[in-house]
Amino acid sequence: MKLLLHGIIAVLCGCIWIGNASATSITSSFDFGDEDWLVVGNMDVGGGLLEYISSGGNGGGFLQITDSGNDEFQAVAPAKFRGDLIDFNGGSFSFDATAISDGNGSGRDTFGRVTLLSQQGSFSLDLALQPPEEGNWTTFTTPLDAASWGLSPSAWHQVLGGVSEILITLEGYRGLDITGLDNVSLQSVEPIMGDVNGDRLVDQIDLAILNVNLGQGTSRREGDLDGDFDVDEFDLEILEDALGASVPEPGTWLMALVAMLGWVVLRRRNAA
Ligand SMILES: [Ca+2]
Ligand SMILES: [Ca+2]
Ligand SMILES: [Ca+2]
Ligand SMILES: [Ca+2]
Repeated sequence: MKLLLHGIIAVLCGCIWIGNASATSITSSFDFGDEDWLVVGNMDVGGGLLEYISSGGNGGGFLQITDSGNDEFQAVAPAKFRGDLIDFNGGSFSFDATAISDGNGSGRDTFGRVTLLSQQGSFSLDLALQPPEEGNWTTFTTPLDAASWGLSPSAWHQVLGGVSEILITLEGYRGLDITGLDNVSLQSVEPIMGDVNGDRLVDQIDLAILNVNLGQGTSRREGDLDGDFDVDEFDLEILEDALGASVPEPGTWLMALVAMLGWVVLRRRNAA
C-alpha cells in the first residue's frame, strides 16, 4: 500500500515537473506602447528620436528610431530583459527590424550588434551581415549558448546569471536612417531533466547543490526539480535517475543481498 502511494505521488510529481519544465519567453511586441525601451548614443543634430507607432509593425505596434548622422546608437531593453537569464541558456535571442528609410546612405556593418552587459564585462555578437532593406521586416536571431558567444561554458553561465543590460546597435546607414524595431524576444528551450544549475549538463555539481539545499530549498536553482517549491527526496530521485547512477536505498541493498545468499544456498544444495 505504501509502495502504491509512493508510486502515485511520484507520478503526480512527474506531471507537475513536466508542467514546470516548459519553455518560456520574454518578448516586447509593442502592442500597447514602447514598453519602457530607450535609445542611447549620439544621434546627431536634429535626429535621435524614439517614437512608438501603434500600427505598421511586423504585427501591430513597433518602435521607430530616427537618426541623422554616422554615430552608433543602441536600443536598450527594459528591466524584464535583465537579471538571471540562466533559464534561457541554450535558447535564443531575436528581434525584427526594418529600414523605414535608408536615407539613400551607404549601409554600415554596425547594425545588429547585440551586447550583453554583466559583472563579467561586456559581450557582443553581430547578428546581421548587413542592415535590413528598406521596407522589409527581417528577423535577426542568435542562439544563447557559450559557443556562439565565444565563451567557456562556465564564463557564459556567469554572464547569463546576472545580465545588467541588453543593447541592440541599430545604426544601419550613413547619415539619416529611420529604423523600425519589433518583436524582441528571449526564448528558452525545455530544461534538461535533472539540471539544477541550468548549465544544460547533469553532473555532480547539480547533486552537490541539491544536497546542500535538501529540506530547505524552494527554487529550481536550489534543486526543486519537480516544481513543488521544496527540495526533497523526490527531487533527489529525479536527479539520480537523470544521472543514471541512482544510489539504491538501504532496503534495496538488503533485498539484493538476501536474494544473492538464497541463490548461493540453492546452488550448493543442487551441487550436493
Ligand atoms: Ca509589434
Ligand atoms: Ca545613420
Ligand atoms: Ca547542471
Ligand atoms: Ca520539489
